Amino acid sequence: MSTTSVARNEELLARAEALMPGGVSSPVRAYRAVGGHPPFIVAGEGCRVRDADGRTFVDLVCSWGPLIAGHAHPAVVAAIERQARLGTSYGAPTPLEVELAAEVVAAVPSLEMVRFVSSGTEAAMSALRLARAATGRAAILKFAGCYHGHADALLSKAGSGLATLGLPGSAGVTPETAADTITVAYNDASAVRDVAERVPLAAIVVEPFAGNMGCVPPQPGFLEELRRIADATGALLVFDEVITGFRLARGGAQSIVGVRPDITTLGKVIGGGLPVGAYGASRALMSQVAPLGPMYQAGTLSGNPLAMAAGLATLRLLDDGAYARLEAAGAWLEAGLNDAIRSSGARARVQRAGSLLTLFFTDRVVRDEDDAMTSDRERFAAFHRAMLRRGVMLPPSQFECWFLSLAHDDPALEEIVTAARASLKEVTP
Ligand code: HOZ
Repeated sequence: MSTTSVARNEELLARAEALMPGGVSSPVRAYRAVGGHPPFIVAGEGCRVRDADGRTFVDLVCSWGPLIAGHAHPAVVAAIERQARLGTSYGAPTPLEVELAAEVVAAVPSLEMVRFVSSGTEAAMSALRLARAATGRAAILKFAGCYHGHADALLSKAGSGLATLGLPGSAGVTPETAADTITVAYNDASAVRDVAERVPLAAIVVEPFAGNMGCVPPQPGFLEELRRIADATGALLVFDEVITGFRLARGGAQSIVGVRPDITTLGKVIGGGLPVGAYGASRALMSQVAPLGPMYQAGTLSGNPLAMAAGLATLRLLDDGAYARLEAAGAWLEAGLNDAIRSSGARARVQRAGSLLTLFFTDRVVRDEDDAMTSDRERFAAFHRAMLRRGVMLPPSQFECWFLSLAHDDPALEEIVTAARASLKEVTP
């Protein structure tokens, strides 16, 4: 991890706060929910990051998901370097995006065509536009606690940073826009049926495994029921696989649960740590997208060659063995944390899907946002600070997942559990 550090955390924070809202480029990073100050990161290698004060941490943020191979994986760095020497952006088609599109379409069961964009937000916004273009309907249904980026139509009860900051939605979204978005509880298929039978829905948008109110897997039959409701009412089913795509399995959550959405959004892992997003569907649906059809969507940096190169290099690391290692690491960590919870007497529980995991400070099974909200957030904040002091960097919110990577080796996992054992004891009265 070599770097030149220009300033220490405190000085950086003062400058950052004067220059950027909250001193950050994305709100949760400001540590408002956990107290203390965010470390300014100057380098990452494998599963560790180093801050401007020279402290190192085992990293469970992993850039909020893209870094499934860990920080600065040599194959990913080499791919980026190779491409950077050939140019960073052309605003023209490249062979790399054809290759990445082929990999994505081959892996994700419901996809026949894909369009690359630059973020998950852009992917979700475009997926909605496509659903509306294809159905001629305006209303959409989403689930409380599911986050699909910050497009106006998707900011109601959106989990993630909004839940972290206690915001029900965002100022600046017009009532007309908000009126087209209907929100029901996650895992509540009968509420979806009630709405879909009354309101002509363009789309039912869902995180197939929710990852933005902490890790909340779907209840058995929930996604299958959404498929049936969509088919019966003419709505399109949209799976937001920005977090789960290429993380839970190569084919994403849809390949695990065996439910085919009409439209899928992707991001994070497919860009290997560079800004990327994608949306895709059947050939017939994607034929609505310009220049084939009337739904317009475009982007200067869409299909950016650096992001395509990093994504391809990352996907090439993700064979069956890689997913087996991620699952084993997740299971080991879950068991270790459960043991630490038991021995500390903490009122807490772990929920996990593969390499995604959340330690909730509640004893209630978390099936939806209301359950997640029963978590003791002050206790989480104290736990977060205690873990940071012990060299483990968790996402600074109760409502985010911990992300494991292929670089989280046995010593790192043991460090996490040792730190959790001591931290849980410390924060449990
Ligand atoms: N709330 C975002 C993840 N669910 C945070 C992203 C970021 O700060 O980078």
